[in-house]
Amino acid sequence: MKRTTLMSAIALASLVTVSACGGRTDGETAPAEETAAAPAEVEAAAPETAAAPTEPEVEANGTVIDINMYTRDPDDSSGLQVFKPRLITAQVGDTVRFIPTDPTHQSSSIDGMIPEGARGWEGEINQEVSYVLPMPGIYGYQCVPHYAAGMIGLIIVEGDGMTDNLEAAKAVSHPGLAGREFNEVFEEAESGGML
Ligand SMILES: [Cu+2]
Repeated sequence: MKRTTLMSAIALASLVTVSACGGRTDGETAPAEETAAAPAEVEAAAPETAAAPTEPEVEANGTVIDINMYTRDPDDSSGLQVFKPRLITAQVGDTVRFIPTDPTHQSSSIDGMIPEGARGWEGEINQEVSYVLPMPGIYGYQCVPHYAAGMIGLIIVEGDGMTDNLEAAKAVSHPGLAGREFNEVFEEAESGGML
């Protein structure tokens, strides 16, 4: 009995040592250092790491369109909290990449302003976020902290059915200055022949 317990303790101790060393070699930080965690928790942490990059809905075609996030518009000192360019046309498979040029911004698609069946995106503040555009249509997006301040943008993905969600997207109501900004962007798209 005693012997078995001792053996188990030794076995456990070596397991713990192995996982701690393994963790350091992998460059993993906090979870691996918690040696008391035992193998079960180490295993549990693994799928989380593997699942991090989300699979795109369609294969990226290699074209990347950068959209910068600014606190002050570099081309117009009266413009605050802006995406640039805030209105673009794109093709299915293009990647839009939101760049945290200035701090405190992020980009998220707006519910009701993306084509039905598209997953949309949600970026972290101060971090770059990319989205592979999966189908033709209208994609409205915001910076969550500055939505009411009018920090919004629009992507028009060309192709069959590109205007299928246009009316629905236009009908979405917005807080603060965002409604006026979206009206301007839709007008710009129409007068510019994008829609
Ligand atoms: Cu912002």
